[in-house]
Amino acid sequence: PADRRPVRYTHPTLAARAARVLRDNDTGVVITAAPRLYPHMWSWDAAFISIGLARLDVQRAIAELDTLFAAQWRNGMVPHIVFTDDDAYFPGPDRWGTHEALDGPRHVRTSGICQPPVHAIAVRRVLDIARRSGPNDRIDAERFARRIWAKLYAWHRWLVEYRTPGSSGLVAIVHGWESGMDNSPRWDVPYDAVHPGAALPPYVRKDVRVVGDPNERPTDREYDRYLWLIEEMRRAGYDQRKIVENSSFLVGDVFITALFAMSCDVLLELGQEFGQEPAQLADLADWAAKARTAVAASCHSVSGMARDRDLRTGRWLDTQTIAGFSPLLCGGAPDDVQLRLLSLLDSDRWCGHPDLLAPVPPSVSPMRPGFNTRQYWRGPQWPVLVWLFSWAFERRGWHERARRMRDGGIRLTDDGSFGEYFEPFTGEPLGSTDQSWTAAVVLDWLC
Ligand code: 9YW
Repeated sequence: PADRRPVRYTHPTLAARAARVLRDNDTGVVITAAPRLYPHMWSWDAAFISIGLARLDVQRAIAELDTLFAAQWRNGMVPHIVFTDDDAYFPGPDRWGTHEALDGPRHVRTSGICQPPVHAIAVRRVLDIARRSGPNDRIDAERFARRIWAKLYAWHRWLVEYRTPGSSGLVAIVHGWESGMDNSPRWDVPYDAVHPGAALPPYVRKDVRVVGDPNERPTDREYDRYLWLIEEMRRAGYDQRKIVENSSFLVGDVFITALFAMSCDVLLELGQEFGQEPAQLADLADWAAKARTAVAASCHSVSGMARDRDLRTGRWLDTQTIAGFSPLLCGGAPDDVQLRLLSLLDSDRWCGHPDLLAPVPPSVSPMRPGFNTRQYWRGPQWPVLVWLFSWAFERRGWHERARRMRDGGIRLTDDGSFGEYFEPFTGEPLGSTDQSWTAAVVLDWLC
């Protein structure tokens, strides 16, 4: 039924409300990821937020990315959280203890892991929007793109140098939080091998107090593991080589690998335009090609779905999640595999499921055992992922598909709640409301 949700805003009103969310979440220094649940800057959130901001104020969009990259570690890592002074979120900077890390920045407090590399994509988008918006914005954005290029390159280089271990070619994560899809069933098997030690310092979660229903969040058991991995890294002094060698969790993330391929393409294009070093441009072309090859090589021989790989055991991880469609984003898979994935995406196992409020991919297939309509990355639909699909489809020249994704994303969010994630059948907003990146992608879609 079309009226599962009573409220549907018109596009101009929805855009105005989205703009207000970004303004309200602005502390004057950063736009927090969400008003109460996430009172800090998150790495990939900041990238999406800057895209939305560019629709309102190009200078403000640039400032947001500058703030994130001011917290870049000396080795090139862009940290997953840049902390504000608010202490309403756990784990905060003290628990991370990154001030002890050799490579960490001195003037700001950050976490000690990373998140998906979508920043070059954001810079490209901000630049494109600025060029259309007027000569002053264009000049500012071009200056900014030149200025940030070397930092983006260093960030990509870090992922290759430290996070592409072994021969799979997949970019590896050392914590589920690095994937951005924290408790996705993608990580269930590798997390089974994470055994929190007796030395895990006690802690009290704050997230479950903010969210009305704790069942929309990861479980305590999951949190013990999340915290234990931090403990391991802290003990290793955030030395990447030691962590990649010893941590209890090391997984080749196929979705990040696909995003990395696309980000390298984009960074290469920007570098060509702005006359960057040919050797660095050659690196980017090489990294993109290798990442694509790794994504294609991960595809299951029957389903075609791309797979993560547990790099501790060497086992492929077969789960029916949205990450399986990674080759549709970055390309590079054989034509027959791509066709299979496209028809799977359209089928009733995914976007064509008859009961979906909006025909966009849920985080997990509704047909998969264990699919949970309300729990975080175990079933709900996430607007930012819809944005990534529509952006990537557009780039691939699939304009009609890109438009359908975007329209579906608008349908998902037209209740004006700017939910963090959505119940796929009822469209109920879950987790936080007024989530900044949701507002940002809606703005990008509507402006
Ligand atoms: C947490 C901020 C972040 C996102 C992640 C998402 C969630 C934080 O929120 O993680 O404490 O659960 O999983 O992708 O960046 O929006």
